[in-house]
Amino acid sequence: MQNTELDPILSQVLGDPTKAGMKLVIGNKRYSSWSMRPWVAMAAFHIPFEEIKVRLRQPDTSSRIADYSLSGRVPVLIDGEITVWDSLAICEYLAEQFPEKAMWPDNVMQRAMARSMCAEMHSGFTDLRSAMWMNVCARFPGRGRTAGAQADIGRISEMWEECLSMSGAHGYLFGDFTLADAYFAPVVTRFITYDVSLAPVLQAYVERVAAHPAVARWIKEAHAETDRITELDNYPD
Ligand SMILES: N[C@@H](CCC(=O)N[C@@H](CS)C(=O)NCC(=O)O)C(=O)O
Repeated sequence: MQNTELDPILSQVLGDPTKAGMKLVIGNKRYSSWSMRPWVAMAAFHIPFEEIKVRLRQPDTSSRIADYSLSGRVPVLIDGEITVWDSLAICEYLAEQFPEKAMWPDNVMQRAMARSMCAEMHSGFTDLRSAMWMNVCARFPGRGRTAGAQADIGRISEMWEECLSMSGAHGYLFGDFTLADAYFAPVVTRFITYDVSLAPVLQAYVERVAAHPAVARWIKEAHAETDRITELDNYPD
């Protein structure tokens, strides 16, 4: 299994925030799925950044976020004078700033599909997101399977299957790791948390993403957090 230690460049990139040009404001690593997406993207593509963490659901959460963005939400990317808020806008901004990193697939048809999938994730799957919230450290096997969440799982599986049948089933959604994989990483962790049973090819993809050094590092750092949001740590009966 891959891990951060096997990616020395990642350790170097995240190891010295003073060298970073950009700042990424995020929420708790345990719970903040929207923060995870650009964080994983930046780490996976070795873009140096300083991480600023705002603990969610605290009395000062809103005022702390307001220091960076009036959106009232994380993630927020600060690049000098430029502020970019919202995970999808941040991913697009990064892809534009670092064209040499090929964060989107090279092929125009695949790029269109990757963008559409991220947009669908961004605007949809509300049943999955509410019934099966992200907690990368918890295990809630079998919970949250409302009809809507089940339908969302079906739709995501269908998209992943289509991608993996094109890309050869042994890599990521579009072959090499792209923003689409970063964008679905919080779904991967949900499928693990809630023990969603998947076709073997999809299960193998889940394991590959979870073992990616950037994702593994996020999960490891989530486990090291001491802050807890009780209602997200327990699934009600
Ligand atoms: N559409 C936004 C959603 C961001 C969002 O909802 N973030 C949550 C944390 S995951 C947040 O900042 N909540 C504010 C709060 O809990 O006060 C995005 O894609 O970035």
